[in-house]
Amino acid sequence: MKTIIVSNRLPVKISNTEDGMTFTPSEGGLATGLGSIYRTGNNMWLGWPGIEVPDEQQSNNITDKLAEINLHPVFLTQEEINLYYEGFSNETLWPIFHYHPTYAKYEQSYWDSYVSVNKKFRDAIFKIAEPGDRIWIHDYQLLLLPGLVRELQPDITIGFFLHIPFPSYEIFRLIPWRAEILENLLGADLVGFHTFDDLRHFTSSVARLLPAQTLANEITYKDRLTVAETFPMGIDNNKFEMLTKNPEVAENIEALHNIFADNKMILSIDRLDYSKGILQRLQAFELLIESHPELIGKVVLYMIVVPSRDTVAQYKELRDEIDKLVGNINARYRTLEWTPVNYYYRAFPVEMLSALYHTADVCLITPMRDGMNLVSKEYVASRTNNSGVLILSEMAGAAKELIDALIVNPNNIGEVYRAMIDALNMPLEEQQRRMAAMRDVVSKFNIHHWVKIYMSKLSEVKEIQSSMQAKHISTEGRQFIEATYNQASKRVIFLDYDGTLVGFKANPLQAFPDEDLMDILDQLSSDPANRIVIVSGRKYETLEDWFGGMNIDIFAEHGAWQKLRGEEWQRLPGLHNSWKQDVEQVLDLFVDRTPGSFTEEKSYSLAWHYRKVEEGLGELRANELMNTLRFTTEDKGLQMLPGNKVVEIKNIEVNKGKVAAKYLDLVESDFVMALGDDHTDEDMFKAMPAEALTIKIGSNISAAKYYLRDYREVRRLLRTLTMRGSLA
Ligand code: GDG
Repeated sequence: MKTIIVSNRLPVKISNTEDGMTFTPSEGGLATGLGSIYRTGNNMWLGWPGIEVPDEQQSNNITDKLAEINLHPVFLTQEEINLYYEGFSNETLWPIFHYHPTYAKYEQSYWDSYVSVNKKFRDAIFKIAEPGDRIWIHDYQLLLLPGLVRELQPDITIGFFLHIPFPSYEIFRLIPWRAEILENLLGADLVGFHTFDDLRHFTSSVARLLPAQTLANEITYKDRLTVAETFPMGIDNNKFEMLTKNPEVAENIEALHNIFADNKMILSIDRLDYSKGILQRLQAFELLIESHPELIGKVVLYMIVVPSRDTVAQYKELRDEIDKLVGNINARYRTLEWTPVNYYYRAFPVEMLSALYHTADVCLITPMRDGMNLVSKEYVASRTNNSGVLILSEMAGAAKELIDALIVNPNNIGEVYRAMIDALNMPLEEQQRRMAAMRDVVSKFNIHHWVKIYMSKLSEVKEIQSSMQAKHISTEGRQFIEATYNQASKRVIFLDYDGTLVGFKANPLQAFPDEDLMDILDQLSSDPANRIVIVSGRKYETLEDWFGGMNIDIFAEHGAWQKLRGEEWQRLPGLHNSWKQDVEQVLDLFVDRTPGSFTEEKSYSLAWHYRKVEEGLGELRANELMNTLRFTTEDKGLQMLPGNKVVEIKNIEVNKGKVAAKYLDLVESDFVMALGDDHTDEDMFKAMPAEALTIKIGSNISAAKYYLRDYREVRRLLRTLTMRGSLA
């Protein structure tokens, strides 16, 4: 078994030198963290090496050389780089995921290329993957890859991690290919995000755009479970701590101290991007000098912008605007010996970066939106004497962990300016208290920890999936049920109605039994060895209309009413109704406030239905309703039952479990089977004797022994039993 890491770019730089091509491993955070994986055994990292498709000989040469360091190239043509990478990845997904929808382009040619390059990655995976391998896919350029791989290898283990933020449903839905994207992402077993906000945006988009079942962070789609989870990415903190002791870094530190001896340094480092808030940061710095002229000659902004995507129009414009603003500030305030903004549009070696982290009194990081932001963590890790102040945007994922930073809203120029004042004036003791707390976080949740917990969760998800699979009624399970059924002569079959025998309808009255169902029930109940018992939450009048003429037992309203075969309807003794008026008033209030919801009155219960209410709002109101009624129900001896798009309030004595158990005391049986889909059926499963066959419909999380996917599978099973039963 091996692990294959897949990302758009390989962690390597290939450059042409006089001696031919040279390969420099690029030790970014991800490469360091995953180093422990891809460099061991026959594990691999697969991705684009960053150059256009070379000729065959060159490509073989590159492939061989990369193989020596466990890397495996996927070559891209110039057209693919334009359409898949610069196009769909950076001009569609990037702006949408970073809340700049006006920058997004929805070009069919971009999408087509995105699909075909994702397929190219899939083909590359299958050239090296074997059954039992684990694939870990990274980031927004490869959102379709989990689904494409799953299609060809249904059992393979696939992890996915998104490094950028996931947008809210309102923004995500703008993408014309939104459903295809989610559907393919759900090919993964585990989808990881940096923050809980990303996770909840993702699950809410899935719930709204796909016919998937979501239960907290567990998503079931097309009978497969995908778990979504947060794993805030860390850095190699030891590396940054050690770097401060490196002689080259020490030289740089000394040089910086000499140059900026009389100044406090505010440091800013980003890649050129409109999501980074660079212009707003400059405005805040300008405001600082404008309103505090005494700081002239005393404070500098050291600003590194690393070149990126500057062939794209918006990036070129942004660069021009930064040039202009920096030029203006410097032109207005510079003196003979002092320049307020020390601006560099280029990358620096990590030894210089480390020296800057070590020297800067303040690190100013104010992105408009950022998945995590590793620079903030690198600054913290480099502050080995615990001094220094981090100003951090609340929009960066890192703000969720680095809560001892000065947290700001990057759009609020005044707030950023005030944070700079606070940072420059912060007493050393407070700096040290805050920095020490942040260093603890950065050191505990480092990159190795991140890889470890991700991988262990991935294995855990695989285990959960396989334990669930055991529960689905396979061919073998079906044969076992049939055999037990055939051997028995006193059979009891408890059947819930909605969601078990018929599908779910927006209007409950439309869910009446069709001919096929009536025929199945008729055949089952005509076998003298059988007692068929319908146990439903529905009103007895409705069940009487539908099944009154059949040779079956019926429990209505969860058992408040019962009709045994050949007898009349009877109500459960001792029930009272005096509570209804008070509760009804509350329910009416919720109906008035929630379009699409309605109240149903039964003899001994009241139900508030929200199956036609906007997704999400119904669940919110249901929680609110239960909180509102909590004390009333406790006082009056009532029970609140949250069901499938319904909250039911009823007498505590009424319970499917109690009635089923009582029934079994009265009726002799050598075969008991119970089927149900709802919360209320769980009571019934729990009340069954140990040897009973309990079957949950539509979900595998249940006290039942088995599950079936939907009412169609239920009917198929019952139909088979009618045939076997009559043969026996
Ligand atoms: C994605 C997400 C998320 C920067 N300038 C220089 C330089 N850097 C290094 C830093 C840091 C990295 O680049 C940038 O960190 P980011 O966190 O911004 O990461 P990205 O890869 O751009 O972005 C982001 C991240 O993925 C991880 O999941 O945090 O939100 O957008 O390590 O040190 N390195 C060198 N010279 C420079 O001038 N050598």
